[in-house]
Amino acid sequence: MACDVLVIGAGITGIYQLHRAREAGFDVQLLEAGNGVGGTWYWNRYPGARFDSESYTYAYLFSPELFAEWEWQEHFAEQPETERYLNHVVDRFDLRRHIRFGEKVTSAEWDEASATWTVRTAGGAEHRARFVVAATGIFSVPYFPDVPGREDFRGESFHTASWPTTPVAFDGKRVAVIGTGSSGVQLIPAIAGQVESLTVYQRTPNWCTPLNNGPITAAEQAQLRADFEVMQATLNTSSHGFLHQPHDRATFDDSRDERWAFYEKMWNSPGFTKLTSNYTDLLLDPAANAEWCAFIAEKIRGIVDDPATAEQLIPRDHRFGEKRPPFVTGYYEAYNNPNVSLVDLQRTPIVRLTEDGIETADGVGRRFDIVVWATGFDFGTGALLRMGIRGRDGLALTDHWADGPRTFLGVQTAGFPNLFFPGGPHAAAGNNPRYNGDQVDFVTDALTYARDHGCDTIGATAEAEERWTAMVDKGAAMAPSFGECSYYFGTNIPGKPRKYLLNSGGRPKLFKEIARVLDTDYAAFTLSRSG
Ligand code: NA7
Repeated sequence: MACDVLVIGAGITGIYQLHRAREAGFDVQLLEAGNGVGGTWYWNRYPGARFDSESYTYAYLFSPELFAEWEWQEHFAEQPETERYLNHVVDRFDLRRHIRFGEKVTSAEWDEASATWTVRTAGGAEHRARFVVAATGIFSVPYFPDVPGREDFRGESFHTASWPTTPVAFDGKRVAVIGTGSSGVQLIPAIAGQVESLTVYQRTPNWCTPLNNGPITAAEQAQLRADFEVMQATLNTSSHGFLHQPHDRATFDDSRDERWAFYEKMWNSPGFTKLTSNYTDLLLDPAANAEWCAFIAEKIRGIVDDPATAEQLIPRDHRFGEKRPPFVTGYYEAYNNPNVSLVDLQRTPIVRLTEDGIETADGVGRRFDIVVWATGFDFGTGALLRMGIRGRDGLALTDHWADGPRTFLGVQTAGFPNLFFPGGPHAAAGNNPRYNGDQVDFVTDALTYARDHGCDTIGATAEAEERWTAMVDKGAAMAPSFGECSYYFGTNIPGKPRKYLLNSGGRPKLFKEIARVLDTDYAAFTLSRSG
């Protein structure tokens, strides 16, 4: 198959890219490894998987008609609703006939003479395209820790990020969940009531706070539609892509009673507000952060009946926001269920999996019917580095990025002309679809610019790549005093270069640099005509 633009991945970014590039008049095809659309929202279909950005702020905003006709059921939609929505979008904009499912890309090689990419898939198909847009996402390669005996376990094993499309029967089963990141803490309360026993293997507790989800009432639905343009404008100018407004006070401007009353308000407010609308110094002043953490610890002790379990659930090694904070529904409460127990892996690490269970360092072997790995992702670069990408002069992306990703705007890397990767590393640090949408809009403009100028090659210069990468590295982390202790830096994967994978400059930096590209007539790119 040959086309102008080959998009890889039918997640929220790839679907939008397919739509935008078609709208701009390109001949576009999309390859998707799965058998359905949704990307992250296709693969992560474990019970309890849901948004923790508000549904209507996470969804597409490019079409007022689409916004008006889709009524989200909940403020934070569960995975099935999101998957239905993305299928609706694909059909509504007549995109399905351009998507080939079950096509996992195994190599992509640039040919300078013809200015085209040759893309091969696991099934042996070969595709040629002038431009490739790898919309392969940052949460797309599940990570399994190298635990001895993992293959020996004879019961059922699942990873939250490659969950089967057929329902898993949890009823009456002895279940182990390994991992307490955002996925684990969503899954645990969702299955606690069904299983015979649930044993949670926790290496590091997280600062979990309530999601405060609820159905969207008829009056709220009407208000959302009436306010669409205002909401769109707010989201499009918000530095992190949320509707939440920042607070105007610092922690110690208030007395302790005032602080606790404010924290109570935060505790009861939706999702990410605890990060975006908290005291202005939450991420800047360790003492301010400690105050909010003390409040959360008090809440955990108040919710969890068993004092020893409560203490084990309180983080001691990182601040709020230093790792991605999960937002939960009934998580701490689940530990009051007599069939739910916690194993603290800092005290008793896993030694091995056996045929019928998990053995820990205290010599205890527990038997299970099901083991769930909620152990996260090879975040940011995982998918791009597994696609066999080779650019100019055969340069492998794995070599170019051996010390961590190098990008311009988080969409291109020097030496790999006509390859774009919106929704990849170095772009976002907030409500992802808003950043990814900005990037797709930019990619579409760049493709159009190249075409309109009779050019068939467009590639970011090494200087532009250096400038953006230096900005990302310099601004690394959300806060100066934070350590490099999270997947944001790749530290969850043994041997992965320790480099910041997000963009803490947020959308303002993205907008500023895009404006500069446009003002300078694409000076950050080299454009040329082949032949
Ligand atoms: P995360 O947030 O990376 O969480 C992975 C969890 O797995 C975390 O609790 C890890 O503990 C744990 N883990 C990893 N390796 C091990 C080993 N070897 N033994 C025990 N436990 C382990 O991934 P999620 O899927 O929960 O969430 C990813 C993002 O998806 C989320 O932030 C949202 O943005 C959407 P650790 O903390 O490393 O000690």
